[in-house]
Amino acid sequence: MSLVPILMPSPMMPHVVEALEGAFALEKAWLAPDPAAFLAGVAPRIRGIAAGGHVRVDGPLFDRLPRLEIVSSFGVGYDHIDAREAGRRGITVTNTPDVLTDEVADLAIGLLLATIRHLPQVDRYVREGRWLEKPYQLTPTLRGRKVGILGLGRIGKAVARRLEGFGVAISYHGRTRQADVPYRYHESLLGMAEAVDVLVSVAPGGAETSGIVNAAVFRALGPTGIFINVGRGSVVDEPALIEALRSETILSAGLDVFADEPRVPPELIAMGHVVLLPHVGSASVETRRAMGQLVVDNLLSWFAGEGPLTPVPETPWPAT
Ligand code: NAP
Ligand code: 8YV
Repeated sequence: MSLVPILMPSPMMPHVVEALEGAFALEKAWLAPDPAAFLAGVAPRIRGIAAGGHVRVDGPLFDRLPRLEIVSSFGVGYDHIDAREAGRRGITVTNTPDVLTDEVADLAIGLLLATIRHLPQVDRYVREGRWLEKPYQLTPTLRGRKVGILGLGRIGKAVARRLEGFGVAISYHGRTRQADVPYRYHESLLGMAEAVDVLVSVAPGGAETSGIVNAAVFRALGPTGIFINVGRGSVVDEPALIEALRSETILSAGLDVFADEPRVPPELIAMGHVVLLPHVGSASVETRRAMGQLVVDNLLSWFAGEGPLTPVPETPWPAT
């Protein structure tokens, strides 16, 4: 019996490649000397995609893959995939929720503390021998702060649970009020920004959230305000953030995600008081391994005729 052809457009973790090679005819497009010609050759046969990185998967690619049934994507965020278009064409999209929730929430808390208490700066201070000259300046505090979470989903809730232990007031904004959470709901992001002095964004990317954290939100957050982003860079108007930091409209920011990764604006790099991470929210060995395994398991389950394990809401299973 011939193996089901699966397209892998960009490199993925070795254990994912190995597992897929054992079960499918894996077409590793990125290894081909001419990936476009390679794709043209295999396209009529491809029935699944293992999507790593942030390779765009949308209508023009679907047009070329007439037998495509499933896109199994690495990562919980899938803003690089046109899932609505996939749904219209009867193509299932899966992502990797839950297995990374705690890891990303841990990182968000670490980034918040690092930003407020200047952890990267004080590390540099010791290494540069400056402690010998005088103690480091006093820092702002998390004590008494009000934290607003933009996107109280799986990760947002895990962040909120951790924050409960820090004794801070917690509120949230999303499109819908959630009945079963003990946190204050704000119908508008601007209203929440006015009421808090820490804004943590864990919202997904995509057209609906593009640039919603904007200059008005930073003005509302105010001069003691801290902005933490572990969601997507596209959610923020990045030039407005740079200006808010430059003009001290807000106090500081801790950012794990950016508008045009891995390119970080030089203005942010030049600011010693912001904390910048290279999109490492889920980047532990164990969590990335679990995410990769879920990519594999979704494909195995689908081609065993048992449906997807973790379909995205735009492509529900069974189809409605
Ligand atoms: P999730 O459970 O789907 O939660 C997303 C939340 O965002 C929901 O509570 C949703 O609430 C809210 N939301 C969606 N659209 C919104 C809008 N237009 N305005 C305001 N709120 C909106 O997803 P998750 O598992 O928590 O993951 C969240 C995101 O984190 C991912 O999409 C990804 O971008 C990011 N992420 C980053 C890393 C990293 O390494 N930094 C790692 C993993 C994930 P409503 O439906 O009520 O609006
Ligand atoms: C991944 C993420 O690093 O899951 C997500 O949405 O942002 C991260 O966990 C990324 O998707 C993989 O490139």
